[in-house]
Amino acid sequence: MAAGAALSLSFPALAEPLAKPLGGAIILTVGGAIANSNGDGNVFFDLALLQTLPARDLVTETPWTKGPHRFTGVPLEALMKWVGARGQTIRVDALNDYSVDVPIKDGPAHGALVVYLFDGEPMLPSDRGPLWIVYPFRDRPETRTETFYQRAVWNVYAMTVR
Ligand SMILES: Nc1nc2c(c(=O)[nH]1)N[C@H]1C(S)=C(S)[C@@H](COP(=O)(O)O)O[C@H]1N2
Ligand SMILES: [Mo]
Repeated sequence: MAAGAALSLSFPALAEPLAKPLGGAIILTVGGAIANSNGDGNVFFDLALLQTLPARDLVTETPWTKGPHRFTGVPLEALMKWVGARGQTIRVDALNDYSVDVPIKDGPAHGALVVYLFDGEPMLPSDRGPLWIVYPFRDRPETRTETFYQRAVWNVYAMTVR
């Protein structure tokens, strides 16, 4: 009973039912320790649903691209709030079997952005799409380290909150 009471303090009694994908291909599935869902305890996104969340732009160089480019996406912080993340860490899975743990605080603390447009255009898997975690490398020197480069996952298709 004590454990149940403690749980109900930190977890809402009812999960919030979220808007559903708008008919496009599912490009991101967020699961794990999340309070909200739009199906089966997960949150499924097509590009249109992702674009209903607050968007941010950043211009930066990266170690993998030539010159400055404009990256547009949803701040990791806003995405984690929307799904009701209940954890510290996200396991991020990429189409090429790459997988890495990204701390949720990389959103508020380091400006992590879940990018869906590169110079205004959706990214194909061959261009590191559909989603690429990008840090404001230009403006935040602390992100120009191997630690953050490892977390700059491209070809992202799934996130599991833990
Ligand atoms: N999808 C995907 N993202 C990835 C990787 C990868 O192999 N696949 N490598 C990571 C690592 S370990 C680093 S340091 C940077 C740069 O990878 P690179 O050495 O292949 O340029 O991208 C990161 N993002
Ligand atoms: Mo790396």
